[in-house]
Amino acid sequence: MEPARPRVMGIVNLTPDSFSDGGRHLHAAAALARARRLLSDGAEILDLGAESTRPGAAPVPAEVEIARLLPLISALRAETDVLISVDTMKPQVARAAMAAGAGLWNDVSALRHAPDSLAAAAELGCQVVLMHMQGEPATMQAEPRYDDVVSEVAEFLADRAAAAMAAGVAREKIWLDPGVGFGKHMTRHNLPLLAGLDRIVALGFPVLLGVSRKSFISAVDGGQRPPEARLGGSIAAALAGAAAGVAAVRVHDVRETAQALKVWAAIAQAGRAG
Ligand code: HH2
Repeated sequence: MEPARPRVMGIVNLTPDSFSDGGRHLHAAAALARARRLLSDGAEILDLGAESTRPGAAPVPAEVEIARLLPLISALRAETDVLISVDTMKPQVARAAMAAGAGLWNDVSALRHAPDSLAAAAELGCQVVLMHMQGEPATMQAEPRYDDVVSEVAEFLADRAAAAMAAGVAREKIWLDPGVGFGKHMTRHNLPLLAGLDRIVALGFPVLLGVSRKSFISAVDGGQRPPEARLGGSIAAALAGAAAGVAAVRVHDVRETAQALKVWAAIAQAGRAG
């Protein structure tokens, strides 16, 4: 039997200011072409985001997020049954996206952003990603502090899962995400968190890992690498996630990551067979 290989979630940014492929996918036709390309490259989930979480990024009103997302969701739904994830903190946006055919609410605020987030997730009955973040997107990198980053992230995620279930979200709909880069020191927090991922996996929910092109890769590699020059580090971190048993990795470079994961799984399988 093939070892459990994480699923590949391909990122489609519909934001004009996203750090790694800013502005290039703003227009619906370009976004659809990008999504199709990710699917043919091997993406098993698509994550659509219309508001950047980058520190300093301009807030986007719900109507603008919806106007950016809906044409793409509808177009994709007409041609594929791939799982569509929507990266938003706003319940109104999640409602509109699920009505148009999305199936996963990826909420970097872990359903804390709006007072009705928990109730909306329960009512929608969709899958939901609960991500750890210390602070708010605008200021989270100012001075993040932890005594024990792995324990604190695990405790937060267990609490949010409990809150979601208490609000009526079914256990089997819940994913957890350690939130690499969200209120974490570049190396002092992100690296121990990645080293301790097995403890997040041990909470018993599928884990989503987002490491693709993130700044800690540049910090480890000398400090001057722009996002598109972080592929090697992105793959290394995705493989660390695979070894820890994560269920999915959120990536920009789908083809290369899918290949790395296939080779990783094939080697693991050969080791077991031999
Ligand atoms: N990272 C980013 C955005 N959304 N969602 C989850 N669940 N996990 C993550 O690690 C995560 C996320 C940031 O990456 P990106 O989308 O490339 O940038 P931007 O936020 O500027 O769109």
